[in-house]
Amino acid sequence: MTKSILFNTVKIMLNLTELTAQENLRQKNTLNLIASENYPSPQVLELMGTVWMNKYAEGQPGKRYYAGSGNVDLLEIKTMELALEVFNASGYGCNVQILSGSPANATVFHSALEPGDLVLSLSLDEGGHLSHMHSTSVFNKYFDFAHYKLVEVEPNSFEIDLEDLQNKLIQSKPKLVIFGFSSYPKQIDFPVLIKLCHDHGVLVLADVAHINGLIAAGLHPTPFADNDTGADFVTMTTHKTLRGPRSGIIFAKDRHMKSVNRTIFPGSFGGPHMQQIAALAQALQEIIGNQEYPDGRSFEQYSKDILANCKMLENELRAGGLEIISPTQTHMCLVKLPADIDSLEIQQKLEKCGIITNRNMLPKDTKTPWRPSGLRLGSAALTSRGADTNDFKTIAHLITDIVLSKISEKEAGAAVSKLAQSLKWYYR
Ligand code: DSN
Repeated sequence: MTKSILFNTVKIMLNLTELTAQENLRQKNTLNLIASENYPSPQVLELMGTVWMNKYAEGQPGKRYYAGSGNVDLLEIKTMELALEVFNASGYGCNVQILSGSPANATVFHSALEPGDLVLSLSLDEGGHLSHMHSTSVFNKYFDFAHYKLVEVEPNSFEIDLEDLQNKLIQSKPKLVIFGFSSYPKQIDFPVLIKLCHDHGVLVLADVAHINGLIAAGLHPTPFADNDTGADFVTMTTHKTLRGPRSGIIFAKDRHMKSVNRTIFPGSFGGPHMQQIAALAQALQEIIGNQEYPDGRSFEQYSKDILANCKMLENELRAGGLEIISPTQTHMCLVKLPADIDSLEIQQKLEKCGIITNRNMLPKDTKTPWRPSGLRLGSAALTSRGADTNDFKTIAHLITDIVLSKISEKEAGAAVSKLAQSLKWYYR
């Protein structure tokens, strides 16, 4: 659709009640395998639309610029306490005012670095994130960057190349290294990587946006430690495996917190979005168990189910004849599509059948980011809707049959619709 057609359509049909109902139905009636999306509890969603939104609260708890801040002070202090408790982050402070993941990373860069300092990260092509100093990122105006690499340890199985990392720590002399990725199905051995960087006097940022729920549940190595195996900074979004609102958190070792707080306010932000902070507090209470997600399942059990479902998805895709990249140890699996298949067309075909995915670059990909070789799939969202390993087996078979053109779109669409309607839906 061209831009002008899109804008004309919006002019004609912008009835927000109808459009919102339409989006609600789209979400309810499809199978969402986007690894970075999830379904928070209705309480989290409701708090995003409460009177907290009406309050300006520039500053820090106890030191605000506007009157009327008693309640927001209580809310923000409690949310920070909950965040530290959920991640067992002793020796760290945190800031819950940051709006999302990329601004959280920007805040760390501006807190820890001077112009011209070098940041070492994994490239977007190999699984990193745009905000990890991609060549198109505005951060490159201020800071230099270099990338460490992945190595193929077994056919189709990639890991961080420790030798390359160590060489670059010595030769490039970075000030900061980033670990934590957007498209990396294996676990990240944070303690080992962080210690290696600290042995070379280099600061570490762990961006755990994708895996923070698994870390909170104790099912993934943690970057938090009150010694030299602990990252100096930890950033995250809060809406992926953590199952909270669209928001962010920055943790930092106590000695860096003053600089982080000042970079946020007055350094680069105005008033925090208190509705996001309230919704985050609710999600964190659900993780601790003071509040319940509607299915009553503990967060730990939910996270175990995410892992079991993802493994089932991956095993069945492989059994159906699809190639898997880097066997999953998380909520995410990566499929390498057959060379003659266009990933954009497959993403669209899956969507027509009601399966929502995103195409993705793979390590050493020879195709372009617009039409890369891979498909990224995640299990967190459907696990929230109660999907179990049998459901994920069915989903894997449907995806395989759609990709390999073994089923008609009509037949696949009917099967997807039946399965989607059998799953839980907690929103009105
Ligand atoms: N866009 C998110 C993802 O899909 O991984 C990261 O920001």
